[in-house]
Amino acid sequence: MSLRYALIALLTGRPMTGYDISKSFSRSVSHVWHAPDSQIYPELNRMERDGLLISVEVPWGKKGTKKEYHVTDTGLADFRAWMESPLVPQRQRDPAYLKAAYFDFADPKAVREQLRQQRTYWEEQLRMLEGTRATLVDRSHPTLAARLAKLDEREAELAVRFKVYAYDGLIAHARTELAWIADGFALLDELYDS
Ligand code: VNL
Repeated sequence: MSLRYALIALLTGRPMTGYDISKSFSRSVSHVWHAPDSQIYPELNRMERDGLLISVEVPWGKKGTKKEYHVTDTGLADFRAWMESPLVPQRQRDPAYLKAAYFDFADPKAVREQLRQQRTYWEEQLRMLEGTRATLVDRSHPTLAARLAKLDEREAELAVRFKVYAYDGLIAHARTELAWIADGFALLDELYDS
């Protein structure tokens, strides 16, 4: 359900074709709401059917056309209503924590290997999030820059500051995961010899 709000959020920046949506989404909104292309394309069709988006045929290449998606007034009103509705807390559902609670069922070698993979993943995430945050602060992120072009300075300030706030939370989370993984290695060292 939130995917449609993630897509409206992106398209409030500027109208985009399906291809641009997929590319831009993966470098921006996907950091706060991950979704694969296989979910995005069918959702765009449903959103158009439901009147949240309209598509306009725009010229493409020599003779062709492509669909450009625009948020409708209904889509924007829906998005605002959702933004103001109570946030439903998401209960814990991460296999890393499920597994951690039962590491005694696994060979410590296999556990170490998984911790190494987790560490690599979170190190990459942290680098990517810090890099993206920097492009928000200096306003060079292309998706953000296009959004800001339509805004006055006060509106631009709000758009940037709230995005940076979200990334600060993501960055703090990545650091916490890395510290927890380091604790996992230390615990294995303590509990098993070699
Ligand atoms: C936007 C641009 C959003 C860059 C982002 O993450 C981002 C946007 C939520 O303008 O919607 O990294």
